[in-house]
Amino acid sequence: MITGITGMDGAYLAQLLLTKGYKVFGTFRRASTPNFWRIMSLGLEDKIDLISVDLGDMSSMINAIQIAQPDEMYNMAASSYVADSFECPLANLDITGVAVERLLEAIRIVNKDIKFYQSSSSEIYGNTPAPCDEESPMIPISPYGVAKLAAHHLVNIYRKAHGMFCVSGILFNHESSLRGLDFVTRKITNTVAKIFLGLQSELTLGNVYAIRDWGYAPEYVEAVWLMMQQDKPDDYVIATNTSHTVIEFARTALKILDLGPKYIKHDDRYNRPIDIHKLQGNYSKANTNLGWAPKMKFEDLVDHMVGEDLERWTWYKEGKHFPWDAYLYPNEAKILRRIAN
Ligand code: G4F
Repeated sequence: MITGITGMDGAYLAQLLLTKGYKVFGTFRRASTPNFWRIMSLGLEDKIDLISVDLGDMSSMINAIQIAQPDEMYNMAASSYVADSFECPLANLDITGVAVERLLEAIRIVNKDIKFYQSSSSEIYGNTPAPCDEESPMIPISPYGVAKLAAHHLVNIYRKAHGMFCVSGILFNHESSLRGLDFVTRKITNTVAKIFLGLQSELTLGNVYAIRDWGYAPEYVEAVWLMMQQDKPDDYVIATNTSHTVIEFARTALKILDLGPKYIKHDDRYNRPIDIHKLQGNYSKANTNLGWAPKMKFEDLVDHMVGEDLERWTWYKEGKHFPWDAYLYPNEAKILRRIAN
């Protein structure tokens, strides 16, 4: 069972589990506008069972657990946009943090043997000097980071107090063409593709000197699955051990399409009240215990994401619809009919 199956990690994890022969149940938040484009772009719509769950509502979680009767539960659901957590801190604390307590309690009450994975985040480190590993001080500087750290500690408590198999994957930034357009990498590659095709004139960014450790999302969900297959539950940092500035990402993306840096503009509106200056991880423990290591290099990641966005916008310019966009609502309705209840 995957909570947040409509998000980037949820969709990639579902794809991975299906290739391993799992039966996959995914929970999603019902909205007036369906959000199944990632599932559809991976061709998963007929292969998974969907259950409507509201992370604020513990009864809906218990209901989902009783329907799915999972052996493993992966919590990929959160309000994951850090900047938004400054605008709506209480909602973020509830959905990103307190909801994890609800999930853990729901498991404890229904079936303590269900293994639980929590998507922790490098945001929990705040401005602790890089590189960070599992033992580094965790001093978050955003409401989102505080919520993720609360969830991180709760997982530890349930492991120790109730003997449950719960793990936290401390994932550093991980990207792909399924990333939401609000996150900086996808915003950059999407805009650069549009600039190349004459559909947009500039790339407007906030703090371009922020440094992040960017990996490739499909590789990160493999690490997540490995954590759940160990004999003993434990927490793991998943990262690339390298880092780059936002402006480096933007310049690399522009250069791939032979465009210069003149298109990069600054807008204060994209600045955050406080921002982590540098995030870089150390994945040694995951490498030793799980045999995991990242494969995709920074330049290849940027190249891949630019290529995917360029392909989609080229189709659009040629008058073709995207294969998985809002024009496909009839298919999304088909998915909705498959929802378990
Ligand atoms: O892409 P971002 O929004 O990702 P951020 O804040 O690092 O968070 C992501 O990674 C976390 C793991 O560390 C996850 F837990 C979290 O859920 C999410 O997936 O911003 C990256 C950096 C920031 O420093 C931001 O200030 O890019 C800077 N930035 C500069 N201009 C911008 C922009 N960020 C966004 N989203 N949009 C801009 O225009």
